[in-house]
Amino acid sequence: MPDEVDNKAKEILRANDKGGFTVPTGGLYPYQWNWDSMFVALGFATFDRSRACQEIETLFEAQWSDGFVPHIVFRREDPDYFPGPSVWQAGETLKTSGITQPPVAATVVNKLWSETEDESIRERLAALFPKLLAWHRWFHSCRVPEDVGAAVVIHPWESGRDNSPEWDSPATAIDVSGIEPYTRRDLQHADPHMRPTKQDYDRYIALVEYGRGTGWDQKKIATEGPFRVADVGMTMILLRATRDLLELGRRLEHDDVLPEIEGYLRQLETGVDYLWDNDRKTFCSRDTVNGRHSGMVTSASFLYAYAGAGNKEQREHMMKHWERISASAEYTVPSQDPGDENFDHMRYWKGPVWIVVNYMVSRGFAEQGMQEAADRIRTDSGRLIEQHGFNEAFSPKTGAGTGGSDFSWTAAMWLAWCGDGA
Ligand code: 9WN
Repeated sequence: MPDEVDNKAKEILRANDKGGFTVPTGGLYPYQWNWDSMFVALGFATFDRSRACQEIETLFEAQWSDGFVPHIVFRREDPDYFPGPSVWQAGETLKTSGITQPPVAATVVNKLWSETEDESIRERLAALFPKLLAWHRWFHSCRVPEDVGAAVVIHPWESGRDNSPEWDSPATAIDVSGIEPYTRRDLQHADPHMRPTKQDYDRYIALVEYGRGTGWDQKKIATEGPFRVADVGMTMILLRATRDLLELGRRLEHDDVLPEIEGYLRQLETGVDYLWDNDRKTFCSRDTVNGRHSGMVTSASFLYAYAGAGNKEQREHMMKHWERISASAEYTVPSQDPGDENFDHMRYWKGPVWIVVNYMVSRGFAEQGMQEAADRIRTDSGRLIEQHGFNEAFSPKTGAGTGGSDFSWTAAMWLAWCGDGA
């Protein structure tokens, strides 16, 4: 059985490999996505390190000259996905979207570098260092306001947690009255009950049209745009990636830039406090326009451990949330607290379990000595895949798959983390 599942996982990665880059799944997502590719690289690395490097290299081929790395790279027009390149109208060397996604790249590159002694692979990974640094610099000039210290997302898609209830209140400020008529393509591939609503999509498109209207002036969008939310997931992932970038910089003896990276680290560490909601006693996202916390405990809240963030008291409060949520879910980690009124076990980021988030939360818990919690997440993830297949996400109540199937990052996580052979 395990061999069979391993083989199926490899088969999915190979089938979704479109020649040096991997699509998240056929049909629903026919392009290269930023953070998907980084998790996919971890999967490829279990049987083909060179192909793992290539996945990262192809993403960075789309990097803009200011360091920005887009959330989607469009190498061709595909009628299966909306909005495509003609709607975004962004990119330099390649056509891209105009927003970014959580920067797991430095963490992945550092991990792959430390796990191999193969000089040719190490050289390729080392060549990525200046590109990673440029991306982190871009974050600090365009997404981490000095008085906030946390990473702001200017579009729900940027967070990678598209329809999280955390965005519902800040998104009411988005004016959708002037948007151009459009046809959704995602509903041809996935059940509407599992996808964001029309209201969500109208807002997504309004924000794309707004960004396009500025000529993708990232500073302007981040200081004047209608949606500017300090995102707990983005911040914790960026903080963790900054630690890994620093470690990689030391390993590669880039001594000249280490103080700069240390400065980024300090800034993000203060940003973590900006995200602490002292009423709800949780880390959560916070609207920078009106200063309001979402007050919600999402799976991204638990990334504090992965980021190495939080003081003793904050961590104790987070463990209480963990005990409550893990006791109420058949499968951890639900993307939304099952006790929250917005919880919906089948709808995308309003409840379902996402294996890549599980990987990061579990890794963080293990690193902080919470082995039992880490093991529970890993076991649940393996069970979900073995019993229900390589889905995009899963119900935390029944384990049923939601969204697309034969999903690349789920296959990659089986191989690299929660499968029997991992
Ligand atoms: C928009 C590809 C991506 C993931 C995101 C996930 C979903 C896209 C969409 O799919 O978002 O970027 O169209 O729904 O939310 O995390 O990277 O798998």
